[in-house]
Amino acid sequence: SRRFYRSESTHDLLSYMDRGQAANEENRWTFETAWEAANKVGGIYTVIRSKAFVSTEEMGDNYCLLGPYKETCARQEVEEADFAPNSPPYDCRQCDEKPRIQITYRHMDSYKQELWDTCSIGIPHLDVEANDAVILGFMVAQFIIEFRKAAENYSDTPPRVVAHFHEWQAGIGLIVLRVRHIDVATVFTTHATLLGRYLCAGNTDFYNNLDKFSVDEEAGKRQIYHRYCMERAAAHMTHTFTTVSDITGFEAEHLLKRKPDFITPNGLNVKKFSALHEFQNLHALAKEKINEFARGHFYGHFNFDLDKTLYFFIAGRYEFGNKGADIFIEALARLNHYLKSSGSEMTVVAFLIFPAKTNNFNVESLRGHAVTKSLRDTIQDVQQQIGKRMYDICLRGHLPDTSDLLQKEDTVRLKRCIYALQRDGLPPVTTHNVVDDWSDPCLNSIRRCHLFNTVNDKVKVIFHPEFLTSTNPLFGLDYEEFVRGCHLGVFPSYYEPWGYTPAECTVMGIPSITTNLSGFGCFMQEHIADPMSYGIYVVDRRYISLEGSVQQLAQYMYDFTKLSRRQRIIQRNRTERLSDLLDWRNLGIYYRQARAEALQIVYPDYVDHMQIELGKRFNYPRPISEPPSPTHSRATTPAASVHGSDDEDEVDEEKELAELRISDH
Ligand code: U2F
Ligand code: UDP
Ligand code: G6P
Repeated sequence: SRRFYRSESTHDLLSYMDRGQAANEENRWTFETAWEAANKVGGIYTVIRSKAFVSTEEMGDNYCLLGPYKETCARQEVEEADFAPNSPPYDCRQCDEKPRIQITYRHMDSYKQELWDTCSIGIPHLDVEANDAVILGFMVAQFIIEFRKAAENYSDTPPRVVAHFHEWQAGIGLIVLRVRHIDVATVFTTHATLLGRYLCAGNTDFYNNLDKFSVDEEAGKRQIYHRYCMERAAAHMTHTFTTVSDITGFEAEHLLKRKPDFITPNGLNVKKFSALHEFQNLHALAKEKINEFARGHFYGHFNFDLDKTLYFFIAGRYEFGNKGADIFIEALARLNHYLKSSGSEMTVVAFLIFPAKTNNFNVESLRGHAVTKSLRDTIQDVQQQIGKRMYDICLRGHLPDTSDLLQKEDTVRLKRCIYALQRDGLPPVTTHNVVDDWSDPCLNSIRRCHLFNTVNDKVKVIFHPEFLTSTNPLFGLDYEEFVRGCHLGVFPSYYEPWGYTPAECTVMGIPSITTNLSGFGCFMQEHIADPMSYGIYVVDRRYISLEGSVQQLAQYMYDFTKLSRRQRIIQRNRTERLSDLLDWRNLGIYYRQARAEALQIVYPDYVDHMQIELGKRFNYPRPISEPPSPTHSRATTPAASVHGSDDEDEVDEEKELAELRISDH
């Protein structure tokens, strides 16, 4: 942290010289600390990175991210830069009292002692992650303390510093600032609770017992008591406490014993294309690449029509039950049955993308793509030869005869290719050699449900136990492109504080299935009266039985297969129109509110001028009273989108809904 980094995306923004002017004049600073700042681990990285845009738009140079320094991540993510002239750290370097942060593992014992003496948190030696959290926490705290001192000389206005921390890994920083009584306002955000994650992964009836868990005991049993204490202490010592969704707020209330002051939903940096339906074209292009994959994967058993094939997928961290992969596979088996018994002409190819341990791609998958490629190349070659022959014959003034065009040697070559396309076994259910094949939960479920990709199966499954990258030899698609090419994302999670995957689908105009136990699902239900008509299907995993949820999921998927192409296109358009709801430009306000509240607690005289302005213009704060459509909810959102309104894009809601209801199958 002795260096000062500026992320690439924020860098461009600094050209907006007026940005952050208010913060600068008020000598107001925000430091946001997370283990995942410029360090891709999981979802929090996405939160921080995507939010950087609105944060710097608001705070300019007065916004600063702090995180662990990881050489490789830093090289990819940040651009080293000097401090802006006249900023407090710069001034600091001119004077004798340089902010010197010299913390090493040598100090570990004294830090741990301080934590023990001030808040009775005892951290064992062997927990490396907790040790890292201690080091990061003390470094950040020391940096903020030094910075605050320097900022006092920066202007006549006393400094107003907000120190914002995410998750338990950053929580120590907050604890240190509070026990040392540093004059800063603190915010703490959790994206899940430690105990919640552990309890859910262990097949517990979590939501019905939330108020009954003996938290200390449960944490102790799982050997995370000290981590739990760090999380709980930060949640209690902070001025304002936030979680990413109501459902996680509810969890925090029971497991951390503090109700969040604000819900700070996760947003995305929404890209809008200048051409109105560009995302539809992108869908068609990406789908063609997935089609090519399907041709290769199902060679020899390729008896289905790609024009009547739908691509479904599930993706994310490999937490089988938490992510709902268990009920997805079960529901796919039922969908298979429905499609067969109803004589549907549709085929569903379902992808499961979860990183698991593998020994690379398997031979069958690679072979499939090799033989289809060889057929494609041969045909291209034959085509060229035919063209040449045709040209020569025509030049001589004759009309070519088919027998002159396709010659014997061509037929032999084609025959050889067709021969290579025959296979003994079935198309594999996985693209890789899975290390723990015999105990892998996805593979075991697929076996139990008999989803073996036979020619009679209407539902085919493909388990891709690795995240997608554009260098992937089978798809040649990165994750985003893959999502665009699919028809439906299926995320029937049981434990999902937010869930970026369905949100990402939404902004790309791809319908998805979510649940009323996921932060995203609840958020959509709260803001849209009829999410389903917008291509957001919410499976009930809260108030009905497991069997009920499986049935509902299977039914949603089956209903989706009955939509016509036109209906799918309309639905994609409607889904995409929800993007503004998930844009940081609209959701960033909650973080702002949480910071303002923390400032007001510490400095009762603090007035947030921008909020007053926003309130005047946008009818803020907003009590969301079930707006009938996102068009309405947009109007109540506090900040207008910069992407322009959809007014030019006249939409006849009634007509669309009517069309969605008619099933012309
Ligand atoms: C919450 O998600 P997190 O990302 O914080 O969940 P963690 O369990 O802390 O992160 C584990 C990450 O490890 C990664 C993967 C996970 O996100 O990217 N990973 C991997 O790279 N390779 C593997 O083989 C296995 C895992 C929360 F749960 C979400 O609902 C929220 O959307 C998110 C943001 O608020 O926070
Ligand atoms: N993801 C990815 N590559 C893949 C599949 C998923 O980068 O092949 C990303 C996806 O875009 C999303 C994240 O993994 O941003 C999963 O986030 P989510 O909030 O759904 O769950 P988390 O892992 O944070 O619990
Ligand atoms: C987009 C394209 C259309 C294409 C359609 C396919 O809308 O613009 O040209 O026909 O996608 O939709 P489908 O749901 O069948 O993949």
